[in-house]
Amino acid sequence: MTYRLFTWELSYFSGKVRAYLRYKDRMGDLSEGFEDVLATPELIFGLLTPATGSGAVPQMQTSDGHWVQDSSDSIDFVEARHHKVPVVPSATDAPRQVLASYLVELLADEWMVVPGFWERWHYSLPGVEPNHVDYNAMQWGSAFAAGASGRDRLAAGAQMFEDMFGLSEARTNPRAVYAGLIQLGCTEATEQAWWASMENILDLLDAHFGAHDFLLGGLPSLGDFGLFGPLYAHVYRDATSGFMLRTQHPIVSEWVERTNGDNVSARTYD
Ligand SMILES: N[C@@H](CCC(=O)N[C@@H](CS)C(=O)NCC(=O)O)C(=O)O
Repeated sequence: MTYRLFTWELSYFSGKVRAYLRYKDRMGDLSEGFEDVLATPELIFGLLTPATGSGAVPQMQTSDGHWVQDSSDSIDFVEARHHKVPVVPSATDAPRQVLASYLVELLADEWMVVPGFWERWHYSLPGVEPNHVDYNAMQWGSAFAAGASGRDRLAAGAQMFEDMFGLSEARTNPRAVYAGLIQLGCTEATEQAWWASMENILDLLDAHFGAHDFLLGGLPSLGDFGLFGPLYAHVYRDATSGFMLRTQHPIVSEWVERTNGDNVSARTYD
């Protein structure tokens, strides 16, 4: 069975499933590998939405024509078929590790999403310093105007921010992502408390990953891939928070690269 994963590099939940599939593949658990495909607008509207009724990413297509949308369901689907390196420990042998792994995934999926989204969009607002709006526009343009020149991808991202998210009037008339943050309880009154919660989690992870390669020891588990959602595309890759993560939390930053399997010196040493 082969898998095709439709993703954006900028996407929270894409990073979670991509890092998981890369790990399973690296460990020889996917007999025929997987293909990571940029979900361009043409693919979203021409293939994904007709197939599943959803334009959200990530979406996974199997070689026998099955589709899965939702990062947790995608991991469950692959875990049920590939058993060499399970990422959820055995419930009979290690029930507390199973619970810990699911709880950390829940924390990452449902709580850290708020400060994760806040840093991306706050540091894109006009007048906020430091500011990564051009970096952010580039990453969006690279997904939504893929194939255009660099300047045109950047311009396309900036245009999307204005047309879809109303960036220039986000403080007075919040729309789209800015309205979403308020609906999630992240306002000018609470945003620092949300970020303090993220910092608290990063401090705890610094202490933990200072002594262990992954959450449960020497091998990654579901909780690691859950945490990869907020900590890769948002906190590690976004320019403002990425500088903070690398300079203030280098141990967590190294875990990001270890979990992504793309840094030879951040590898696992048992
Ligand atoms: N519960 C879903 C959430 C997926 C999700 O929110 N994806 C975002 C990108 S990270 C997205 O596609 N947003 C655009 C949309 O929903 O159309 C999962 O775990 O896969």
